[in-house]
Amino acid sequence: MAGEPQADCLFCKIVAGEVPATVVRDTETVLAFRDINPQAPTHVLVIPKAHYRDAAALAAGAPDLAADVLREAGEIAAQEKTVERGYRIVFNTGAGAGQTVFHAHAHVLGGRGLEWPPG
Ligand code: DGP
Repeated sequence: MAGEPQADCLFCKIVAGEVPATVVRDTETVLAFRDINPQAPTHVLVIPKAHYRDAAALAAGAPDLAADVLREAGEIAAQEKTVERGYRIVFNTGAGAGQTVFHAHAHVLGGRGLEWPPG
């Protein structure tokens, strides 16, 4: 059921403390931790603690929680001092767009020049 922890979900296991992660922010509703395979000097994943499979499901099922994720993404960019040069918030949505972990997450990328269009 949407919002409930999923036994086979890697990010639910990180929320539960069953898989270690380098946590950079931890609020009542949101957890942020460094990506294991960073694509930029700042590469942080921001996730709702509740399980939603992707950004669309999160926004439809829990819009306030989606707002929490976006707010924390901005806080991380400020904390990592990527704001002045700019940063990118990415929600890969669906396998065809590169989503590999089906627990909604925002990638916060910064600290280097970011090209457009993305690959
Ligand atoms: P996506 O491809 O958009 O679903 O992003 C999933 C990201 O999760 C990917 O950039 C790599 C990251 N990732 C996968 N496994 C782990 C892990 O065990 N720990 C951490 N910190 N990140 C992980």
